[in-house]
Amino acid sequence: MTGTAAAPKVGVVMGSRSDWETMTHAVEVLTELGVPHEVRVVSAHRTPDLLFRYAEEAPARGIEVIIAGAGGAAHLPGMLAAKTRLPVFGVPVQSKALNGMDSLLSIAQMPAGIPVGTLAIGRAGAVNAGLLAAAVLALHDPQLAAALDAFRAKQTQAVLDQPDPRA
Ligand code: RP5
Repeated sequence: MTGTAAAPKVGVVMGSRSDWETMTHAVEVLTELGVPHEVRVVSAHRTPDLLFRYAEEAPARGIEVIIAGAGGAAHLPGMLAAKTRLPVFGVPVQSKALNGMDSLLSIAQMPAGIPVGTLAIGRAGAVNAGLLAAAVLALHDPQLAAALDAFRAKQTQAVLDQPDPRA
């Protein structure tokens, strides 16, 4: 599934369809900011060959940033990062057994040499992964930089407009 008609610049991948409930929040942000993206299920454990192929082929297809969400023994972001020099942002999905602490530690505790930018567990991490991917692309895209500035201004104004939490 391609997010927009333009060639995707961000690859949003997840270990299972069950991760979509979380990862949809990254895709919502990318869509709102007009960032061309694609969405794929790629499992480190169930489809390891696909994982390698995805990581190896992504740069030639124009992907500039990968967002990878996974839960439990969450190897997907680290393995993708091991197979490509593209920046990889990892989103720890909130697992049922350990509430996402397993996902968080699996993604954050990369040994030195292969970085994964690790976000917060769950929805906040997915939203921020979308924003971070957009920020990277905005370094050489003034239109996207303006869209990001507008996003921030809007959220600032929303707080200022409702100072009373009971309202
Ligand atoms: C991980 O295992 C996935 O990222 C998912 O969060 C978790 C559970 O997967 P399912 O059993 O729901 O497919 O690989």
